[in-house]
Amino acid sequence: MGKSLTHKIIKQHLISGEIKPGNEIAIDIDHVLIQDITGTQVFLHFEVIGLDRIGADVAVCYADHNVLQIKPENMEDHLYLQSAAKKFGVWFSKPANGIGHQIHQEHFAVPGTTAVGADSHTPHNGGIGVLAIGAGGLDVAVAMGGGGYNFVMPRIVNVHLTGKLKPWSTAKDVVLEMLRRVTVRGGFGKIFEYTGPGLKSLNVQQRVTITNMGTEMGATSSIFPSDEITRHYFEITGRPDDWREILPDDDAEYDERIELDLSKIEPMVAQPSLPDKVIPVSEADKVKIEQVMVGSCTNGAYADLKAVAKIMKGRQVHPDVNFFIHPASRMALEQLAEEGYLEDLLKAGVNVAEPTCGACIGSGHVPAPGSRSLRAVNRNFRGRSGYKNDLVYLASPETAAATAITGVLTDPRTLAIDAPSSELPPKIRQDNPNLIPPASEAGAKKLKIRRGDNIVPADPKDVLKDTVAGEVLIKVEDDISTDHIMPAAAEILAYRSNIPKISEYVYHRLDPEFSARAKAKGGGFIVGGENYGQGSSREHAALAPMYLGVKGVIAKSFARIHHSNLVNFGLLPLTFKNKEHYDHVEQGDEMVIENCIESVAKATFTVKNKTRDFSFETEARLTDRQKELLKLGGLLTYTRKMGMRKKK
Ligand code: MIC
Ligand code: SF4
Repeated sequence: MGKSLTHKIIKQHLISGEIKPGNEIAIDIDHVLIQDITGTQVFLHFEVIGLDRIGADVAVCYADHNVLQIKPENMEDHLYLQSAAKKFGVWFSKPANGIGHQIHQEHFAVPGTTAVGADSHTPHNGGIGVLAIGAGGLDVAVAMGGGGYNFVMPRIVNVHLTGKLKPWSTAKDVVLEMLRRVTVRGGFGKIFEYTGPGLKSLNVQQRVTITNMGTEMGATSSIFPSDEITRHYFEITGRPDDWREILPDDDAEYDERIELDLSKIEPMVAQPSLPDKVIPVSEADKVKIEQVMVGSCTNGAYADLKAVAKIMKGRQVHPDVNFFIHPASRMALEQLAEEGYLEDLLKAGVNVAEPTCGACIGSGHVPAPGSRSLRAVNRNFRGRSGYKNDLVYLASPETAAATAITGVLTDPRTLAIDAPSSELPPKIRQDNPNLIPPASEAGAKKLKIRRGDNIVPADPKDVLKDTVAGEVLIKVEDDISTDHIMPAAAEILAYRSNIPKISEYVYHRLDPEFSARAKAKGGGFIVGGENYGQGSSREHAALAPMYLGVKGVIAKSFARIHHSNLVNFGLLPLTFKNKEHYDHVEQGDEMVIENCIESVAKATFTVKNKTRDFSFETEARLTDRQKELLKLGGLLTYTRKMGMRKKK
């Protein structure tokens, strides 16, 4: 039987384990991506492990989230990152350059390699044939040191593409259709591998939009083959020698298959407040929209912005709409300026803001209460925009532009103009003044890291105790995202490197008293529903609760990255054996787990609810490695104790 593309890349990089769904495997990591709001912790972990130089082939730190430097702590973090990067052998992308996933695609990514990134949208580069996986900062620090990456081998789902997109239907609509079918939970434990005759009609930028948002399905990754279309992309980037062909075998075996006819895709919209609440735009109510945004790592590329510029040329943004753009890379902005498209946007009344994540995580452009915002981004979890009861819709840049013109949610097919097609830039300059190379190994020895007062790490957790007890500090529902647990937003993002300070904001929007209560009670438990911790990779959603004394989370199910983060910081990730028992636990209940050490080995834990005099069984989905590190209090202590394998 032939092999999938994913299987081939994993086999070439395999360190240990059998490539069988459900088994833990370890692979060598070629590229590591970090960014400014996860990167400070990555470097701090790297230092605590005792490392002083990267072991991966390439590592890049992207200052992309806190580009506006709204608070002094933001720039303080950037200075720490830039100095640490230089010393440890990591490239630094200055806070002017754009969003990491897109810049990596333009300057570094190589088909057939592996990449791990401290950001959940790392699979973006899967669109050019990289096996790219998002992870928590501690896992990334190990990978950056050359220790590889451990994960549970996913099932490989073949998404078989046929047909060709019709005018006004876009890659964003393809991935929204996938979300409609698969839902935000359906990609758990899976990698989506795209194949079929439909591939040839999708350029690289369309492909990365699709792989980028595989994350919203909870997938481990998504990948496209590297073919002639990819070769063309490497030619325009001026890196033709980095291209290599990497394809699945013709008779490749897959665990599941999805058929997707591109010609049947129509403009889609995800309604507030989950990325899978998707319906065709033509069926949605024509509600008034007062804010429109195009940007983010998903839709801020040259191809997206040029399509918007073509729609806006000679037209005006509706008087009641505030339309702004965050380009994904400075290169896109430069190119659009050279070609006159920037002028078209500005003349139409579009606010072209900085190349940054910005509003995608509530850093600026926070919608007003009662207003509706339509965004060509990837997530619309409630509150993520910076206002807790926000109403955010997700759609393509084309639907966004049409809506900005009319002021109501609009199917772009109703505009009396020709549909723009997705066009790549004619060239991508490699001489980028905002990409700073690391110092040589010899030169690095004399360099000092610039550490501001905002850099305040947390001590690792103690070894696991045999009896773990505490109150239920909060009980939450299904699909709680890490944005709910540890909100982003400008005022909180300033404290990503200051764990005592950021821990004051855990569950800040859902329950502003949470942190004070957790501290006063000396910690306790969190009870969650299905898909607990979906969304971002931010390990702060585990690290800050750990700092507050949280001992574990009991949920119906967990999202992949958050589950690893909980284990990595020594918190028990328990799932109800009988999901109905969720109804028998309330906030304030006193819980005790005895014989924890033995329970870790068996991966089943009996939890006693003392308040209701009722015991119930829970399980923990733990690999043998995770069992060991959980007992030691987490991955940091484990790595220091066991030492680290070095990449060959
Ligand atoms: C996001 O899109 O939520 C982020 C901000 O990029 C996060 C990273 C973080 O919170 O540090 C992600 O996706 O992992
Ligand atoms: Fe940045 Fe938004 Fe992409 Fe996250 S999803 S990396 S916040 S642009």
